[in-house]
Amino acid sequence: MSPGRRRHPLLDLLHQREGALTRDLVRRPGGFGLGQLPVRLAPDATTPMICGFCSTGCSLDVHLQQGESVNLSPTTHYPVNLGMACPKGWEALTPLRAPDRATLPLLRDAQGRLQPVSWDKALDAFVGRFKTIQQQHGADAVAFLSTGQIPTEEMALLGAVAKFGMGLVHGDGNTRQCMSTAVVAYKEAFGFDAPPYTYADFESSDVIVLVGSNLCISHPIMWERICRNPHNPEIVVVDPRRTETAVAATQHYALRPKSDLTLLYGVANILITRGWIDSAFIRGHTEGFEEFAHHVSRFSIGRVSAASGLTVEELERLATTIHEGQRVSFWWTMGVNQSHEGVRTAQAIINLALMTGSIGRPGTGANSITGQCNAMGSRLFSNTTNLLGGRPFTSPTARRTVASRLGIDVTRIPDRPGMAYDQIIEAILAGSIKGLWVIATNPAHSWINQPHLADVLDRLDFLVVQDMYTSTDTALRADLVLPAAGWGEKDGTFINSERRFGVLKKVARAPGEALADFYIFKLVAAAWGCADLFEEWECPEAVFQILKRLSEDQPCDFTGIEGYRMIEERGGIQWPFTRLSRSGEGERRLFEDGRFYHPDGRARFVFEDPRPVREATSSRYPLVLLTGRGSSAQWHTQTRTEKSPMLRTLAPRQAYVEISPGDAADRRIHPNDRVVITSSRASVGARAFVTPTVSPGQVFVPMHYPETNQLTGSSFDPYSRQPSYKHCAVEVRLPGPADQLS
Ligand SMILES: Nc1nc2c(c(=O)[nH]1)N[C@H]1C(S)=C(S)[C@@H](COP(=O)(O)OP(=O)(O)OC[C@H]3O[C@@H](n4cnc5c(=O)[nH]c(N)nc54)[C@H](O)[C@@H]3O)O[C@H]1N2
Ligand SMILES: Nc1nc2c(c(=O)[nH]1)N[C@H]1C(S)=C(S)[C@@H](COP(=O)(O)OP(=O)(O)OC[C@H]3O[C@@H](n4cnc5c(=O)[nH]c(N)nc54)[C@H](O)[C@@H]3O)O[C@H]1N2
Ligand code: SF4
Ligand SMILES: [Mo]
Repeated sequence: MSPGRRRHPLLDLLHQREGALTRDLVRRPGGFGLGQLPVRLAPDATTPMICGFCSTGCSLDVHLQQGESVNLSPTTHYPVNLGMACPKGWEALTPLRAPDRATLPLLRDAQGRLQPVSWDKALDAFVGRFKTIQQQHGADAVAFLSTGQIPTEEMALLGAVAKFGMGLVHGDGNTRQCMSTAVVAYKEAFGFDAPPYTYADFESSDVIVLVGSNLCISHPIMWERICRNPHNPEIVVVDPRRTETAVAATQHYALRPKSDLTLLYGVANILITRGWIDSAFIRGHTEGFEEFAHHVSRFSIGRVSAASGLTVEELERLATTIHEGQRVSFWWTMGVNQSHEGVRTAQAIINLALMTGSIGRPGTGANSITGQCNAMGSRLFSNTTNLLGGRPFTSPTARRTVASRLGIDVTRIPDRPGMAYDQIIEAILAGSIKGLWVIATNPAHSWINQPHLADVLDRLDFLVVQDMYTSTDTALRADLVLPAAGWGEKDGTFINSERRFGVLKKVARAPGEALADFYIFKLVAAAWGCADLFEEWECPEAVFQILKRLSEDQPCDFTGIEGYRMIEERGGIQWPFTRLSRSGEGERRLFEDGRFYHPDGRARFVFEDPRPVREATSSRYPLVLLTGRGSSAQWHTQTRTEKSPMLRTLAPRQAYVEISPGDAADRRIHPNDRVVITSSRASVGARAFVTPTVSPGQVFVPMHYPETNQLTGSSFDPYSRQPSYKHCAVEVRLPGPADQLS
């Protein structure tokens, strides 16, 4: 019997709830999954929806013909992208049609081969294996790893099913790799995880300071917003590499990798010593400035110059530029977050904004730029590190509030946050976690220190991977693959970097029996026996209404948003948007009244002495390996972007290493030579890209190639537990006879 012919009774149930639309489909011979539901739009409609790659949150108009999406163009009147899109956005529909889409559940058989099975069998295996593990080793012995790339409603349902229904305690997301530093930094400084800005600030600043952010490549449409700035701004880039953004900037500070904290304290010291601070703002709205000033007084210009490799003149120029700006905005991304001291570095940026009163006014702010399309949704509504709505798991009041607003028993809510990603990995190694459910992330490529991770994943009793493709590095290791619909094949909302809700919708049918993650979670709940808890969570828009309730009285309160239609009509809506908010239009920034989210309304200066990096260079490994984004056409582990012939032409297919001309000459390496990169963990092959954009002593390899994280080593920020992906010690050399590299 073909695995698709039998229909799971639970699917019938879901179909019934979905109403008449699905009944027709169920009657059709072979009609099956909810992913197969017809697109609910007029057959020749054009409909706007939010892009599913980066956190900029551009709107794309998808054009349908006879009920099928045929192409798209950027929405001209949307306040985020104003008619622009980057190559990934233009090509967003192409990855949906790839031949390696997961179309059926796959279960590993006794011979170790992944074989197609019915959903029925897949769910039986999921529940049977995970429940057995829990019975033998405790409820905590199963964990999940999720993502910042599925709609908010799906994340919330996953978090609720896993923690309130299945009794799991440990679940984290790939946002740990990306945003956890900013989360902790904001919580400690502002009292809540709240990026304060709006994109209009890019256009109204007269000084724009970008720390560890390669905006031209990573957020090209935000860069376009800077290009629209009419004030002829100073654009300051702090990055060890001469990136595309640094080249386009007016000032570039090529500091030594991981010397940011020292540099920022040094700049603060110059500003304080010269009286270039906003004393009234500090007095009225902050706590801890005196102690901070005392702390940074030890960061003399000489000390900072020695540590950062920048000259005294450069340091003076940077401080003077900040002082002379009327509207100074500070922005940071992974060059800061992915560091062994990322939280304190992010806070050092926040401190500069606070002490100069550069916050709450147009063109200002201490602004963390997010990464994935829905990283902001996952920070507030994934039920991983925070309870739904950004509340602490540890607070009995928070647990009671959530329980009563959801109508569930409070004892179902864990009273502790789950382990962080790296702790989950270590718990697998220690044998206390035996089952893992991975959703919309590809850790077998993206996690740090792959040799270690490979060993750990092999120890699992049961690994479930829920993905759009069967070919990802992680899916290939799975015991069970659940086929998921992707962006464009389902409904929901994303929250972008500037806290703006945007709507995405189904414009294409998912292939085969692939289902929207939402319905996979519903099926899991039903098969697990906890569906009654989620009766109200009927469809994405019903969950949106539940999340509204959960957001009430939190800084991210969006109770004033009626529903998806209102979001669409207003061109997206930023939180907060309470019932009292009069208008969702226009761009809104936080802290315009100078009140922060701590109970006393004051922001905090948080600071600490710099720490040494975990892995210093040595005579054997004399080069610092930097990693990051390589091109605007490549997305992460490339499971999606590599499916587009057009995007493939815009970036090298094979791993390459940027190396400075001097370091290359020392090693007799010529442009385009095949070389070996070695760290204490692995040796990998790459092509040499000899370029002065990297400084001597440093090399750069984009993260898009699986080779990269073979090299990186386990090192984490102690407060956010975010991996320090951008610093480890390597050597680069020509291959020898013993090297057997692909
Ligand atoms: N095209 C494309 N765009 C993307 C993504 C993608 O995969 N492809 N991913 C999205 C996601 S999830 C994210 S998180 C963002 C990331 O966006 P970015 O943070 O802009 O990207 P990265 O290239 O990882 O890192 C930025 C810069 O940090 C620098 N850096 C390294 N070490 C240091 C240091 O010690 N100090 C300083 N100051 N800088 C340092 C690197 O040289 C690099 O240029 O991009 C998003 N946008
Ligand atoms: N060395 C190094 N490593 C890094 C970084 C770095 O700068 N340097 N950056 C880190 C950062 S910031 C990030 S964010 C991570 C990203 O790391 P990952 O999250 O592992 O990268 P992606 O390739 O985006 O993986 C997303 C997966 O979800 C699948 N998918 C897409 N849409 C859907 C969907 O709707 N449903 C389901 N079920 N699956 C879907 C895709 O096919 C893909 O397999 O990488 C981190 N790793
Ligand atoms: S900038 Fe980001 S959101 Fe905009 S089109 Fe490109 S990937 Fe999509
Ligand atoms: Mo990210």
